[in-house]
Amino acid sequence: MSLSPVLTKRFGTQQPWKLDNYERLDGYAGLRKALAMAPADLVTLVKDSNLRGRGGAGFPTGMKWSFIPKDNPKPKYVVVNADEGEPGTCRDLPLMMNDPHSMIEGIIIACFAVGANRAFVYIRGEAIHAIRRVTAAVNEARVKGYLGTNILGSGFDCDIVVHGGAGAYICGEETALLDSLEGRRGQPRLKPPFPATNGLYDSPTVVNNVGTLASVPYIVLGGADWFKAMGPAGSPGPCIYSLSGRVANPGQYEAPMGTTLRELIELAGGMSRGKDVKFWTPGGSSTPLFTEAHLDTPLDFDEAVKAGSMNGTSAVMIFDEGDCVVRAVKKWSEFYRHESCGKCTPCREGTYWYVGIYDRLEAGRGTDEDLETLLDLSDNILGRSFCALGDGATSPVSSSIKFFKDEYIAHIENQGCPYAGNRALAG
Ligand code: L3W
Ligand code: SF4
Repeated sequence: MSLSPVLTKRFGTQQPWKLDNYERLDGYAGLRKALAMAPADLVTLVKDSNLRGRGGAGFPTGMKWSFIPKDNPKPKYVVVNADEGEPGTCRDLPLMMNDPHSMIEGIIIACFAVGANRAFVYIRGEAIHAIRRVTAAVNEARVKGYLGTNILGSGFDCDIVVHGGAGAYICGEETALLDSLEGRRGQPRLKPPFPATNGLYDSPTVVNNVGTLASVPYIVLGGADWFKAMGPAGSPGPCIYSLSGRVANPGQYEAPMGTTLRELIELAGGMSRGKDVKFWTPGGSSTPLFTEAHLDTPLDFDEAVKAGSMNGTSAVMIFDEGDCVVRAVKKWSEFYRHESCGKCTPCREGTYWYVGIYDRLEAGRGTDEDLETLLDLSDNILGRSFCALGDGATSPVSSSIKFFKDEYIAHIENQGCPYAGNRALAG
């Protein structure tokens, strides 16, 4: 589990977001090295490193870059998904606030590797502080010649546009994000075609998460083998886990991929109330819940799936024996109902029905049928929704019924929440 910090190594140092301070700690050394390489070799290097996208799906980054067609005469783009909105996820914002230049350096390297001359950073609209911080960092980089024309005398031109979203969770879905960036209402597009061939303005586009791109300069400097030595070979590298809930010190913890919850709780100073873990999300509310039985499951893109969930955004929300799972899932369902874009019926109607049933269960008006209806709804949303939001909404519902059916029954039989007076932390 031990790791000298990589992604967070500048956190807590003197104004790490300033270009001068970034440069003092190897800043832009990766870019200098990358500009002396052939773009195809950079793609191969990232492929060899086994870096996988930190946005939730864990798609291999080098492979995604290699999908950008070379013979397409249209301009190519790199788009950064900084629309961090998954419940529990707080990783990209701290990274952009503390160390915006690591992401910017990664963007320029990615642009060079795939032949793009323009990148867009799409930042969640509410995060005005991050929009300001990244805009200031981009301006600093431009003044110093890391952006603009003929970067560092290489002949390569590249610039970055920082764009604030309008606070819709669906715009974290990559194609809805592209629609929003083009000035339309953010709603998912049909895939395929994928953005790699038909993305922004119907041009070849790489869409990567903040943490993915921030990892790139370190891979260029340290090499693929160095990167692969951290964590499991198939899903390696440093990861920022966001810990929230019943731990003594919630916050961001950097550790190698494959770290377990038991180890993360130790890093966070133990459980806050001295009670045992009851349920937790390994990667945000869209990932099926884990329980105390999964304390030693390695949190990476392969092992978490084998154990029945997903690493997702590494947003670990931890609940203890004093927390009501029905209440927590009710709150998440309210989130999905509110954020559903309404394009497809299973998600739009299903999340609405979910909330109605959870309201009844909590108010003590639940019936035996409600449990069956929840499962039936989940069957009709999962795999039948247009995008991952609908599927994600079913994860906490189905997994909580799987592990805590008795607690649902207690809500029905007791005509209300057995934990009433002790509101779950999601409330
Ligand atoms: C070209 C192919 N490209 C796949 C690309 C695709 C995308 C990436 C992954 O959802 C998940 C979701 C959330 N040719 C390709 C190809 N690609 N096949 O690879 O694709 P996909 O569809 O598996 O994932 P996605 O749509 O990016 C992400 C889950 O993460 N999640 C978190 C979401 C929230 C945030 C946030 O708030 N920032 O990320 C948590 O679990 O449910 O399953 O780029 O184009 N043949
Ligand atoms: Fe919109 Fe939900 Fe359908 Fe996705 S699954 S397209 S968010 S209605």
